Amino acid sequence: MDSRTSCAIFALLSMISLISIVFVPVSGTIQEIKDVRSPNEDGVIYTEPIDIGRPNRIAVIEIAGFGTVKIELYDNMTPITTQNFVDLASTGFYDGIRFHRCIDDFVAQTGDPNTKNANPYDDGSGGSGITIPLEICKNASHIDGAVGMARSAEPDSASSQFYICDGPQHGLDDWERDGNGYAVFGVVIEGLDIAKSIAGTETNGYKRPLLKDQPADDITMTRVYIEEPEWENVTDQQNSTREASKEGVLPSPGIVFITGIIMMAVIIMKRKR
Ligand SMILES: [Ca+2]
Ligand SMILES: [Ca+2]
Repeated sequence: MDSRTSCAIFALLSMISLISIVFVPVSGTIQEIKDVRSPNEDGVIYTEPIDIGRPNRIAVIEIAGFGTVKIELYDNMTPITTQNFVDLASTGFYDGIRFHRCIDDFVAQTGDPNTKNANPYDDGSGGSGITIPLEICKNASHIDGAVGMARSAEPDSASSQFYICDGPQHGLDDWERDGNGYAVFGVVIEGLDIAKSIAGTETNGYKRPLLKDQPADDITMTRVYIEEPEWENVTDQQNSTREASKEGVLPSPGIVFITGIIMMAVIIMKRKR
């Protein structure tokens, strides 16, 4: 490859990266308004982000002895799953429920009403009595702090149990599991350190093998409620986490630019040899 060809490739890559920078959504606005909601042959509902005309709602979770965790609910990406959560939280369903499955650097899981009774062995098998279809949005991936619906092997079995990711868990994404993924419907925007310390809490371990991922001490959600934010209160973090959730799927302009630089360097080194 001669130097003119190399320069032309570099110029082309630079132009592509510049164009993609220009088209990155502006903070606070939702650029993608295409609405694609149709079940595939397996019944999975795939969605695209839509402009809902208002900011996403926030779930506030008060946890005894730990503090408050705030979750942006992806109303704009997974409306069925989000509404299910809002309905449960609004009726006080989650109040008093404990975390029953804590795995450091993986997830902290909660939302099972069975954690309120005296039998620890049925924790993890309960729900609200209502199940929802598996709803996957390509822009909602398992980034650090992502919140997803727990379910059984049956894709449409999610009910009330949910988990918070401690570190990115892209192995749970639908496209990593051949259409058998888990539904992400929000992300922690405040108190991620609290969620992480819950995931990393001391558990029973193999002292009680059937309950090995259960916290040694109770971790209770004393109150879970929904906040309806105004546009002016939408935080930079909400905007940045929304953008971050896309990084698992879409190459950023920075990556295109760096790829261009690396390709250029390789071409120059080859010519010098
Ligand atoms: Ca951890
Ligand atoms: Ca129980």
